[in-house]
Amino acid sequence: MAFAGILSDADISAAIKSAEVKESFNYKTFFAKSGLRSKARTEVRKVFEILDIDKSGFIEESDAKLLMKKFSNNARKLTDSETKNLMSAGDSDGDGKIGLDEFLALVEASSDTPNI
Ligand SMILES: [Ca+2]
Repeated sequence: MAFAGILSDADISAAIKSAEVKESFNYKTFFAKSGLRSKARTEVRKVFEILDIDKSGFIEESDAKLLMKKFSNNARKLTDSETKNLMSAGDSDGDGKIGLDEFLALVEASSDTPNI
């Protein structure tokens, strides 16, 4: 498991399950259920580095498409529209990719209870 020692298997399963059906991926639900939302920034950073498959320092569309698969091999790829939604939610400076700061902000926005 790519996230061993960071996220629990049970939380990862719950997150994947929340987005099992195509077009149902919601990054807020996914990051909250996976437990990522409640992790320290150093751990979120480790997750970012794993999601940055080509190690470019950014999550590009090609990385974002495989986001769930990095959490679990058996998970599906994001659809094109889910990928685009995730990119536009995360890419706050509009350069077409998600940097570490943008990812941290995205994860921190992923809760209905921001006072955790
Ligand atoms: Ca960006």
